[in-house]
Amino acid sequence: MAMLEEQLIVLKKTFDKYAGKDGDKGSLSKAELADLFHEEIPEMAGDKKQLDQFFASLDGDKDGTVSFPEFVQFAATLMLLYNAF
Ligand SMILES: [Ca+2]
Ligand SMILES: [Ca+2]
Repeated sequence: MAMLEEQLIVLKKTFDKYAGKDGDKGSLSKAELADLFHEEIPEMAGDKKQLDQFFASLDGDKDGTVSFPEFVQFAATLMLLYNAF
């Protein structure tokens, strides 16, 4: 399987694991995003203020939730950053 495809599947699984906690599986609320960070990438989970800023930067259309496309965009940015090293 192509590497990008594998990464997308992992992303989707991670998204689904946390997005369904409040009954709305289509998007991540701020609380769900906080859970995701603390469990999956604790080294990136900052304090509440950092999380607020981070949530705002992920929520591209400012509807108060992070959809899968918004999440993928973030992950793609992260991957580009990692690859830059
Ligand atoms: Ca949700
Ligand atoms: Ca949004």
